[in-house]
Amino acid sequence: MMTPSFSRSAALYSQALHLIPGGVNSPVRAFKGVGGTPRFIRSASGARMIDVDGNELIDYVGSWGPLILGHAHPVVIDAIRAATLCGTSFGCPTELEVEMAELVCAAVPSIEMVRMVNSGTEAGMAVVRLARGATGRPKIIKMEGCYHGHADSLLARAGSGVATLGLPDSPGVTTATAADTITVPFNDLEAVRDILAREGDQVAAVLVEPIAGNMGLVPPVTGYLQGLRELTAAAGALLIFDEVMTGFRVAYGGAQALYGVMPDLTMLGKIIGGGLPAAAYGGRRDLMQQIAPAGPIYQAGTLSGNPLAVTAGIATLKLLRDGDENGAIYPRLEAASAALVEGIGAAAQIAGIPIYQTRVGSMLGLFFQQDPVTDYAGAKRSNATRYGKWFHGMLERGVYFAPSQYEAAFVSAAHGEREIEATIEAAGGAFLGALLPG
Ligand code: KE4
Repeated sequence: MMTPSFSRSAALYSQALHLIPGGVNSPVRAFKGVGGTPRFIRSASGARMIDVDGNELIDYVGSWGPLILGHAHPVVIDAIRAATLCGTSFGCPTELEVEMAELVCAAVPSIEMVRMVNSGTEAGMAVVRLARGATGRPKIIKMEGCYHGHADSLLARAGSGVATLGLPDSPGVTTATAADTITVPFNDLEAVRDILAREGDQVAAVLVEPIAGNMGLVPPVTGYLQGLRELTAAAGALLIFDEVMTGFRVAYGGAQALYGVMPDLTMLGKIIGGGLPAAAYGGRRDLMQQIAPAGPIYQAGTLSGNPLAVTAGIATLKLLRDGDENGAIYPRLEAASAALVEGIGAAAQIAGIPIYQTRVGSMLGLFFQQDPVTDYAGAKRSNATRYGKWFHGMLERGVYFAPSQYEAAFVSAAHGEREIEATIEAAGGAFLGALLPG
């Protein structure tokens, strides 16, 4: 196997390091968790990206989740192209935003009203402020290893890039701010029960990724989400699902539809922007009506509901809802993802390397350890060094997984048999390579 050249990426990275902190505009892109040189991407289509050195990569990051249809889907591109000719932003309400709101409220069971924002981080900031404003209580309970964006109050023992870079918290977050955020292990109902018993009257909300995707992929254990629903209701606290990653990913109605548990508020992002910057938060009407200008709790955004991003999102959601020329999309995602997990597991077994795999729909997890992973402490027992070797072995074979043990992988509707088989074949060699010393 010829080791692909990435000299152009290396040259660009060297230039970028002088101009951009860490050479990237978001930390997890910098390969700090796996070492080596980040690949600079020139273009992408379907399941594949092409880097600036001309290397073709089968992509399982999908821009960290948004590209469930694959890159540059023609229906989405055509919709954006047409919308661009009408202008790019007005700072006024548009019919598109009404259509997006109708789609989201019809799709997500617990959402009666919704507000568009520009990132998952903004959605996280807004739901925390709304929960505190609506309940008059200061405390937020979050789970260790879950990531809800980089807002000060939510960076406490977060996952994703914070976990990848080994930053237990972040400088710049004041003790006073962190004091109102309580962190407990994911999948530990007793820990939540204990806190609510002690200081439940101070807790505004429990905020959770219903399927944790920022410590690797860790599904909820049976009864966990329903237990959080019952505990928060009994304590007069709100239950908030961060479905930025799971929304429209694991089912058209998200994890709350999949597991049948209704939160009071929901964060959305990624897929609803169809690859452009868009996110949202929504939920019970009596809560959302407290958001300005309907109510006193302030939240705003110059580009919120941007017509191009909303157009890309609407085109994406309609294909997910109605299917495409090949029929329904979710069953195809399910079949491709199941085949991939089975093939990777078989390849690891042949190589004699212990791994623990997780999957919910087209979200996948791969931990380099043999024990089941149910929380962040378990995820951190993985052999991240070996993950890094496997990652590079896959990269050299033309397959791009997340450059961190603490992320999920995503299958898109563009991943067909050819891509799945090529990935499984690459995995065999990469597992053997991961066993080599040094
Ligand atoms: P953004 O602010 O990055 O749009 O969304 C923050 C966020 C909130 N909630 C969940 C469950 C998320 O997964 C995210 C962002 N996910 C990371 C990757 N796991 C984005 C990648 C990055 O930070 O560059």
